[in-house]
Amino acid sequence: MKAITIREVQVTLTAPAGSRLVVVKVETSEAGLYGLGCATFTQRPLAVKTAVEEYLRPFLIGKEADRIEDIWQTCYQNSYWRNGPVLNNALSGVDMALWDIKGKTAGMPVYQLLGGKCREGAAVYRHADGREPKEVEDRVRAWMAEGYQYVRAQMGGYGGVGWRKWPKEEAARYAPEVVRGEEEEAARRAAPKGARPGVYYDPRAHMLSVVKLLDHLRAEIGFEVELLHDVHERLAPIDAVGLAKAVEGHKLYFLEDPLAPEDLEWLEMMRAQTSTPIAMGELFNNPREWTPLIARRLIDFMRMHMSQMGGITPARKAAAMGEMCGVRTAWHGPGDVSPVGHAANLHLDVACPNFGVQEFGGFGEAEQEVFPGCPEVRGGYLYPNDRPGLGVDLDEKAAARYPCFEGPDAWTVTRRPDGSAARP
Ligand code: GCO
Ligand code: MG
Repeated sequence: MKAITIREVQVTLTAPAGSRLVVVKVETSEAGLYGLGCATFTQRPLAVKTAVEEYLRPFLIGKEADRIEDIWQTCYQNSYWRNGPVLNNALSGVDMALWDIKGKTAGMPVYQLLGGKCREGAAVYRHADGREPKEVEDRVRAWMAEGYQYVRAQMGGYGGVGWRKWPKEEAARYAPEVVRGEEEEAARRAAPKGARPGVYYDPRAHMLSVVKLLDHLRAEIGFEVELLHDVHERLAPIDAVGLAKAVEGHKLYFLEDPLAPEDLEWLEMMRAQTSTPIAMGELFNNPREWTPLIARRLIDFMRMHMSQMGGITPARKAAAMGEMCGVRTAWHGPGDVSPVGHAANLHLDVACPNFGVQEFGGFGEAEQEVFPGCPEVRGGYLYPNDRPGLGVDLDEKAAARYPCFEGPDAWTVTRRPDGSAARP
């Protein structure tokens, strides 16, 4: 049989729900046979586009599309310097597209190529947020009423308390909900004279507010719902250890990113002091970050952003390693993962015995218009559509109707009360 080769590689940037998404399309020598992959690094989409168009495309044209592993390894090595957010996302777009093509060629969904279903659908968690515990409680109850068993509870997002000296229209564009005089006034009082603009948050106040929030939710709702919380690496390491201990009795499903990738050494201390389940990984883009944590059982859930790893090929290996070490998967799945990326998450979720839970931000009408075949959520579970490949398509005309905004993000310009820069 004549080998199916790669004929073209294209990148689409689109933002149907506001977040900038990057999708790679790999077309083959067989008419109408193509694959799609998620390469979404939402903070630097143009950098990924260039890496695909200028470096991977010329390298791939003419290659046999069925040789996923060899293509992954040669693309990974080809830049000599490897890993990192831009190159891994570029590689992921191609990798997922090749798995999509292999599924279509075989006439079966990708999860069948991964060993078939372990479960019919993947349990997902939704986000509940608010400015007061009662607001968050109402949101959690609303998700429970829709059948969700897992809810992430935040108060004030990841701890931001308002904008400083940003022109109102700029602040309104990025975070309309935080443009309230009183917070701004409060923040203004805290910082030294001449402090620079940014998203100010107070780690200590945030830590105490999380304890207050979870105390409230367990007192009002009890243990009927699995609760999760994302610290978003916003606390000093010792305060993160303190928080993990302080909320131990609330039996969280997991506490996410209590530490930054730069502070992983503190995990051992945290482990020694508390049994609060720990989830980490969305910021990882080098196997040197996730393999030691899995092997040493320092985390309970791997939260990698699949395209930041380089796609399905490395993710299925990390998942298999996790199975051997009692570490479950909880792939990153907010709005800055395209529906193609969500489908890739989902195919591993239904095929991996050590699946834990799947983050899910929901698909709005515009996203479903741009990406026909979005997985469906029913009763708290996300279901693959059983079509060959990953099951999601791309309407390029519709995608063009939702252009991406230009330039850097503003929400990542985060500052401590004294005006110094902090991790977002
Ligand atoms: C999450 C994440 C996200 C990230 C976002 C960065 O757990 O969903 O922390 O909210 O902040 O993906 O662009
Ligand atoms: Mg997170």
